[in-house]
Amino acid sequence: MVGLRKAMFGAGCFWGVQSSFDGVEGVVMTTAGYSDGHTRDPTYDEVCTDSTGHAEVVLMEFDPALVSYRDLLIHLFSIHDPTTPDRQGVDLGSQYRSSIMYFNDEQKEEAVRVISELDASGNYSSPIVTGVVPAGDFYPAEEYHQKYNEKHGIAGCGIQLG
Ligand code: MHO
Repeated sequence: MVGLRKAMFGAGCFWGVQSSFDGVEGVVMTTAGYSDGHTRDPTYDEVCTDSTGHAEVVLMEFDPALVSYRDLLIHLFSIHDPTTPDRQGVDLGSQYRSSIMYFNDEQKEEAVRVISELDASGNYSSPIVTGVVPAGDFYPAEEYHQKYNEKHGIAGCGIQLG
């Protein structure tokens, strides 16, 4: 047991991102929240105005004996479109930007490596715009946003199940 590590990612509406990472073996805790902005303790309504600078993100703890940071990155790219600046599907605004908030140089290097591999893969018709930035302040989102999909029986970002 080498201890838990942290990872933080933005990939659009955090409802779907959180429920997706909750399904990854080795991810032991997730929190939906706001990061990489310029105001303190932002509310969802404030973040929605696209004026606080925050991204909707998911902060997680993972067990590196069960899942590698690289695997988390691959998962991240499999669940969103990293080529649309300040947008994810129908959701428009800088709060929906694609971003990797790294906690150390190793994470930063892995993120840059995976992005260049994917850019070179020919799988995307436009360049990847995912930001790679140091992890800064994280503000947990309001309780009603935590595990939102599980509470409401939806998948993705607001897709009704069954
Ligand atoms: N399209 C969704 C986004 C929610 S998300 C938590 C909505 O407008 O409700 O940003």
